[in-house]
Amino acid sequence: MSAAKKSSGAKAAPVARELRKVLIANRGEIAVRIIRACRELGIQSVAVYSDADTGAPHVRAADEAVHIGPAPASESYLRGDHLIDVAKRVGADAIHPGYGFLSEREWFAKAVEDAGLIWIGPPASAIAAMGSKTAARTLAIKAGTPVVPGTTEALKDAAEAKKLAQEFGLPVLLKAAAGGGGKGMRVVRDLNEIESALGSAQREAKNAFGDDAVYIEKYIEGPRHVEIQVLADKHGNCISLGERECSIQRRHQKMIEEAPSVAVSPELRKKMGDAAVAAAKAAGYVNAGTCEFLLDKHGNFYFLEMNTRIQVEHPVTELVMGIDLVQWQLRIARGETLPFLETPKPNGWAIECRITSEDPANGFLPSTGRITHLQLPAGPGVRWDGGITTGSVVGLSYDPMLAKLIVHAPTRELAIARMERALRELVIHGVETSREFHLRMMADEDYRTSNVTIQWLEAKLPEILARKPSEETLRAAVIAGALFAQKDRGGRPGTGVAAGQGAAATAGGSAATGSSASPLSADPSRASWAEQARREALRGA
Ligand code: MV4
Repeated sequence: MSAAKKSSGAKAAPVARELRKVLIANRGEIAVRIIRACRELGIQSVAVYSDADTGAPHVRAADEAVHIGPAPASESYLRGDHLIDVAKRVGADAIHPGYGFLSEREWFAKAVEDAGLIWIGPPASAIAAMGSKTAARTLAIKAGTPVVPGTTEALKDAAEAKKLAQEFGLPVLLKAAAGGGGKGMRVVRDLNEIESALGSAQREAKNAFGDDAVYIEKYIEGPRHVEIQVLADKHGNCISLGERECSIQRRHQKMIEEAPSVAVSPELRKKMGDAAVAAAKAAGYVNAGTCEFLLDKHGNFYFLEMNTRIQVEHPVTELVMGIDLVQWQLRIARGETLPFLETPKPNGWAIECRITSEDPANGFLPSTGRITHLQLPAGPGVRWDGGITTGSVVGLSYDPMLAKLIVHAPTRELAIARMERALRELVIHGVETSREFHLRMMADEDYRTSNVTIQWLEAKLPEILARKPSEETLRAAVIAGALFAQKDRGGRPGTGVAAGQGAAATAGGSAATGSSASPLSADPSRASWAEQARREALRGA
C-alpha cells in the first residue's frame, strides 16, 4: 500500500493562494537557502537583519532587506509581532521562519495567519501537539507508531516513579514533558537514585520550560538516532522521504549527518516511513516535518518526537531523494499537490558536515573574530550551504554554525572520499572552525564503517583529538613552522635566508592550500589547532 493516502476526513481542497513575496524571519545559511528556493520559483524575497548582520550574505542575496534591531536575537529575530508588521509593510504575503528562532512557536504561526499572511510551516495546532512530548507520544500511540515503553502522563511523585521503574525494568529515563534537546532528562540506573533524580529533573524542567511535568520511559541503551523526513500537502497527501542517520552528535548537537543510514534496509525504511506518516497524519500535519526515532541494534525503532520545521540537515535528503524540500515548502504553502505518492529509492549517498566556529582542540569553545579569508570547495558532488563571506564578523549573538558542507556520491565510501577532498579545499581564516575535526572523522575507522551510536562521539572524542593532525594540516604546518623559525632568527620570508626552507620544501610541496594553519594569518599563535600542528611538525622535521 502506498504511503500517500487521502485522509478520510479531508476538508474541501483549500483555494490556491498566490505567493509573490516571502519574508524570511531568519539569518545565516538557512535564510540564504530559502532565498535561493524563492528565486527559483520566481518569488520575491525579503531578508531581515540585525545590527550584527548588516551586509551579511542573506541580506545581499534577497531582493529587499529590512533592518529589525540590535544584535541580541530577543531584540531582533525573535520579535514576532514586529516581524509581522514588517511583512505587512513591505507587502509580503508569507513568512518563512527557517529553523530555530520562531519556527516552532505556536503563537507565532497563529499570529502570522491571523494577520492574513501565509505561514510557511505546519498548522499551529500541529506545532502545539508535537511541542508537548507527552501529547506527541499519545498521538503516536493512537497512530500505531512504536514508542518507547513509558507513560504519557506526568509523574505524581517518587513512589509512582519507583513503581513504574520496576515495571519497565532499569535503567529508566526521566524526561521533561515540555522538553526536547535533552534538558530535564535523567538516566536512573538504581532505584535508590530515583527520588533525587526526579527532583532535579523537575527543577531543571521548571527552569528551562516553566513547566515541571516529568514522565518516565525505559532507557534504550546504545541506539542510533535515525529520523524520517515527511512532506504533507493541504490535500491530505503525506509521504515519507527516507531516513537521515544523525548519531554523530555531541551534547545534543549533531555534527555529521548522512542519508541513507547503513542501519536501514529497504524493508525497515518502509516500516519507519509508514510509522512517521501515521504520526504526522494523527497530528494533522502539513508541510515539511521530521519524526525522530531511536533505532536499536536489533532493528527495533521507537518514535521520540517530531520536529515541526525544516531541519539543518535537510540537504542530505534532498540529494539522495532528488527533491528540493524548501521549494516544496513554498509550493505546499500556496496549495500545490505533492507530485508523487511513493518514497523514491535513495540515489547514492550524501554526507553533511556542520562547519561551526568552535575550536575542537579547546572543548569546542565558540571562537569569534573576523573571517579574513574564505576559500570554498567546489567540483563534482559538492554543495556549500553557507551564511558567511570574507569579512563576516563571527560574534556570540547567534548559533556558531557558519555553514554546511554537503557531498553526494554513488556510494558511502566515495562520499567519504569526496568529503575529505572538499574539506581539504576549504580554507577559513580568522576564526577556529570544526574543519580539522571533520577531517579526522573522515579518517576514523568506526566512522568509515558507521560503527556508531548516539554515545559514540562523546566517548571517542578524546582519542580523536589526541591523534596526529591530518597529513595535509601537518604539511602546511611544516611550512609555517619553518617560517616562524626563520622569523625568530631575524630572517624575513622571501629573502632567501636559509633556515627552515629545506624542511619546508621537502615536506611541503604545494601544501599551503587548504590549511587553517596558515603562516599568513595575523596572529597564528592564537590558533590552537595550528599551534598543535606546528609543534607536531617541528618535532618530526
Ligand atoms: C531517549 C534515549 C534513550 N532512551 N529515550 C535525547 C533528547 C531527546 N530528543 C530524547 N533523547 C533521548 N531519549 C529513551 N527512552 C536517548 C536519548 C538521547 C539522544 C537521542 C537522540 C540523539 C542524541 C541523543 C543523545 C543522548 C540521549
